[in-house]
Amino acid sequence: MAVLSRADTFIVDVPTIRPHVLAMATMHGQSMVIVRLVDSDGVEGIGEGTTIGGLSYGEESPESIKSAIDTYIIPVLEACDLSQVAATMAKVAKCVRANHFAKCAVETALLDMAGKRMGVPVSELIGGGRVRDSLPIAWTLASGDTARDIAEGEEMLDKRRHRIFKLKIGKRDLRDDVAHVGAICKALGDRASVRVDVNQNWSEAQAKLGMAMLHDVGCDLVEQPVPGDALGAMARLSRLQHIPLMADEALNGPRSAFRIASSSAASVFALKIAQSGGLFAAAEVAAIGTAAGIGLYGGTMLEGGVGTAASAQVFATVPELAWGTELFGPLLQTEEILSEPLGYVDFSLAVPTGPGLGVSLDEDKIAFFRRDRNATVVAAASTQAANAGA
Ligand code: MUC
Ligand code: MG
Repeated sequence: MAVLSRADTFIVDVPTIRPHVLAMATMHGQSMVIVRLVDSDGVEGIGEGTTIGGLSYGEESPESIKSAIDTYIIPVLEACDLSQVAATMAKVAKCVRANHFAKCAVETALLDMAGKRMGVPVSELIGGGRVRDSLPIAWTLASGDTARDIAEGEEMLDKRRHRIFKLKIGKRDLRDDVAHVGAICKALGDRASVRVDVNQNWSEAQAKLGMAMLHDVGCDLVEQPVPGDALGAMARLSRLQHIPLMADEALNGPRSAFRIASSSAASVFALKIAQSGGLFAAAEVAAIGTAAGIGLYGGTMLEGGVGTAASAQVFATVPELAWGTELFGPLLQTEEILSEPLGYVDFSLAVPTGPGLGVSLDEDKIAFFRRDRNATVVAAASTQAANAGA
């Protein structure tokens, strides 16, 4: 029996290489919650829970992810055999009903430990196991400026890093957004696939017009044009429009996947491990999509290296990933927090092959970027001051 001997949860704040302009927030940095678990045999596992723009994307923030883990999940782990990942997560689910991102971070750490114990990558512990070693990787052009986005797209094509581009729209006037997308489609031509993500910011009427216009300018896919709970509108748009509609915020795990599939509300699923509620749940979402004839795309919450490796381990098990993936999160950050960076080459990410997630943290960078680093220093300084005054 492997019991919990140490747990550490901390937030790491890393700047982005440029402002990342989304409909609901502009990111200048990314905040990642890292959880590190060590069992009684000394086996260590790491996991990550990361969202976008504080509370502007969804129901969990970096601070709430950390507090859910520390206050409610770790005490459950203390009474579990950590080598039994599914049984442990079932106990966690009984005490923590929602909080998908927090649960995903912990499940990731447990699977990392399980893979290390067995000497296999996490992909071998998910579904039917690994079916591919590399994943096509999209890049998001979201500088907020058309000319800069075109130059960035050209640079990515030249470097053979990305040839799928996602544009973040929905913040500006619809016609300005379509002109922006049209200019990028025209500049990149058939060298790239251009898609958009509206992050729920259109009404059904706007989406009806916007999707038709986007189809005409050469855009290949529209992600979450209307609110995620508007399944009726998503179904009507999917039926009426030629351009495929991808569900993102609408997908919160297997039950939502089943609802979307049975109401024909999307023709593509953005698979996300955290939004699904964990790696096992994401694999179930993929299975439901595949059974329903829905195309699959490996999505991201712009995680750093740990969450990206965990997502890659799951996406490597999906038999058909028709729309590729967007696991570029670490490339948007000024620093990689892993001791060995993930391998991006030839428009793809190499799925790590080592035991567990196949990645480890760079301890110096973690020490530098940990949010509580200053608190420790201040505490030490105030203790010294108090001692000096005494
Ligand atoms: C989202 O909504 O899909 C993924 C890429 C990106 O730039 O933002 C995300 C989140
Ligand atoms: Mg999205």
